[in-house]
Formats: sequence, C-alpha cells, structure tokens
Amino acid sequence: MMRIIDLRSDTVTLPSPEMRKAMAEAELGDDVLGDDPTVIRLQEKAAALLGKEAALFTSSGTQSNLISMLSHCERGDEIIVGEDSHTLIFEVGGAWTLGGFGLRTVRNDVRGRLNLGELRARIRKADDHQPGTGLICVENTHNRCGGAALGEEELSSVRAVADEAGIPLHMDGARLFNASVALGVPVSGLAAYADSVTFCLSKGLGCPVGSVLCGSREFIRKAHRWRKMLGGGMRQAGLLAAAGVYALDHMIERLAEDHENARVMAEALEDIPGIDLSPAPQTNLVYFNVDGWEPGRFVRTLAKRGVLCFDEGGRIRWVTHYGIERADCEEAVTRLRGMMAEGA
Ligand code: TLP
Repeated sequence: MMRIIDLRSDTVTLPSPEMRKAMAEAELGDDVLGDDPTVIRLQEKAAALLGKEAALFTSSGTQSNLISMLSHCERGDEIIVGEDSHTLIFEVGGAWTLGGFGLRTVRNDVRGRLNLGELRARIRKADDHQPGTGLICVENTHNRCGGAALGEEELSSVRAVADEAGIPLHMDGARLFNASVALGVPVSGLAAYADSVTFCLSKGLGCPVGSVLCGSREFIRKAHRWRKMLGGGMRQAGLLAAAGVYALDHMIERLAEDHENARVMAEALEDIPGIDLSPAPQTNLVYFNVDGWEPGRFVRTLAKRGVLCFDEGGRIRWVTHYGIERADCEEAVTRLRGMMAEGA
C-alpha cells in the first residue's frame, strides 16, 4: 500500500510510545480545583523555561491568544497585529466577537517583521474620542511568512515602540521553540521581549493537545479567570499535561531535524521547473507557488499520489514534523515531479 506522507501541518503529529507512556502514568487531580500535580508541573516548567513568573495550560493556541487579549485589554480597545497574522486570519474573529476589540493591522515584511513606522502611526493618542490601543502582538515563528524566526534584534525594536507608548506586547509563539532552535537563542531570550507569550505543545513538540500561556503572576491570575469563562477549565488535564512535560524534556532539540528536512526539501523543489519557493523556508514551513496549476487542483491531485498538503491562500504549504523522515521528504518530491511531468 502507498505510504501517505502527511505534510498538511505539524499539528498532525501523533504522540510517540514514550509520550503515551508518560500520559498513561501521569499523576492526576482536578485542575479546576487546582490540584492536578501534573498540570502544575507543566505550568511551572514552562514558566521557568520562558523566564516568566507563571503559566497556564490552555486547550489551544487560539484559546491562549484570545485569553491574552482579554487579560491585557479593556472592551473596545484596539489591538495591533500584523496583516498576515494568524490571530487576524485564522482565529474566527474571536477578538471582536468575544472581546469587543478592534484589530488594527500593520504590514508584515516577508520575514514576519512588523513595519515599525506603521506600528508607531497606528498607536492611538490618549483622547476621549478615540479607542485605546490595548496590546501589540507579534508572531514567532511567523506562519504565513514562511516560518520566519524573529530574533532578538527584531523583537527588541518592537519592544522599544511598545515601551515608548506604554503598551504591553504579546507573542503568539505557537512555534516559539522552532524559532529558538533555528536562531540558537534560548527560548527565555526571545520570551523576554514580550509581556505574555503562548506556545503550542500540539505542533512540532508532538503532543496531542494544548498550549501554554506564560506571563507575570498577575497576568496569569486574570488569564485563569478568562479561561474558566471560555469553558476552558479541564479536570484531569494532567493526562494531557504529561505529554507536555515529556515534550519539554525530549522533543525540543529534534526540531532541528525538521528544519534540515525542510531545507533539503525546498532545495529539491527549487530544481523543479515551474516551482517557486515563496519565500525560502527558515524553519519547518515550506511555501511555494506552482506555475500552471490551480492550487486546489494541485492539492487534490497530489493527494491521489499520497502526499497531503494545504493550499494556503494560493500558495502550497508543506510542513515537516515528527514522523516525517528525510526519506519521506525525498519521496514527496519524487511524487510531485511525477505528477507534474504527467500533468495529473
Ligand atoms: N496554525 C495551524 C492552523 O490554524 C492552520 C497550522 O496548521 O499552522 N498561532 C499560529 C502562528 C498558528 O500557526 C496556529 C495554528 C495557532 C496560533 C492556533 O493554534 P491552535 O490550532 O492550537 O488553535
């Protein structure tokens, strides 16, 4: 039978046998009552790793980002995000539906950086006729900007603008560990620039469910109330948190393999006439355009050859992750070549 190579997302990773064992053996309690020891362990571990005072286990990156906005801002505030940000495009408009916030956009360049001139210009002056600016958000790595990793220089320049205006900074670090590994900077070195940071356990770190939101004790106290209101209190959540604890111990360094696989795959793709990388990958996300193929048809036709991927707004995205080996990357490129040569 043809092996299915699933490059749709790093969210499709399945827990390893060792991770499952850690889950099965986890010590449990009731986290809504605050006594699940494994959730507490995960939160303490994450806070320590990121250099923050406290952390909160959440059900998803989407929930973490929304909780963060709710905790930092007043109803009616504006929140500044990049125009290509996940929060703006893929989080169902929770910011305005549930928070009553306006999202004000700033251009991103291809490396995921916010345009600083525009950022300054978008911050509201204190004025009784204008909404307040409650929060600035950055995304690291930046999904739609080819998995670009924002380093200390980029982050410190956004931080400086936030500080000038006295506005908090939130980092959607769904793939923060990818950024840390790619840049060779400890994750705390990147988290230091933001007041709050969320990272996903359910992507490259290979866990089945969950994200962790980190920040000051006071911020996490508010976040905890908002999580409860959003229906995000989970009882024996240690079962899931155990996977997170395991991942933070064992799944970070291997992200370098995903980056290397993405690089090798991108090089091979670049050799195929009609394929343009858009842009060159920096971490584990490979985006490209294909001449002469309507993206939807491309995705459907390739799926028949056992390679699964997404059309992300007209570009094709291939994602490397735990469970995808170098041989799978080579095989995916071979199948794509065959499809393009035969036109079906
Ligand atoms: N991204 C997913 C899907 O939404 C497309 C993916 O496959 O890339 N921030 C960023 C930067 C993300 O990429 C994602 C998920 C999230 C937040 C949301 O995380 P979840 O899916 O846990 O809500």
